[in-house]
Amino acid sequence: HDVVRGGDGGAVLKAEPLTVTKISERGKKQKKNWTMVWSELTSDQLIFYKQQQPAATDQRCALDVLSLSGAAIEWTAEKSSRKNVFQITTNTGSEFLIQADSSSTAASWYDTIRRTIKAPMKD
Ligand code: I3S
Repeated sequence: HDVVRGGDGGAVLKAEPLTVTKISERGKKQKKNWTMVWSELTSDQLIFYKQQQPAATDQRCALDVLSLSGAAIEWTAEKSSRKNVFQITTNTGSEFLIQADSSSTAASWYDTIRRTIKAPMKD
């Protein structure tokens, strides 16, 4: 599990449960395993936790930390039978499918992540 630094640099822009599966790790195909995770978006990272954790905790153990620098995001209707699915491809070639039952929740995450990728906020 990845250790996430607390304090500054990690201001959370958005936090909510989402359903997620990694389908590729550094270009290598992974078996789909949809999981409900607590998701937090910062100015340059998307972080998945097993469950919601107090923000004050100094070092938090994440399931995955995606760097959004150089990442790509797109809606996909082909890679899952689920609705409201979008894909994030990181600059290291890992691919994640992200899904929410609510189309407005999915669209809100998609739009916010896309803006973050286009115009990363500097500290
Ligand atoms: O892309 P796939 O292989 O159709 O994805 C489905 C499988 O991962 C399936 O698991 P099993 O291969 O163990 O049956 C999951 O239960 C499904 O949810 C996956 O499809 P969806 O359409 O939900 O992404």
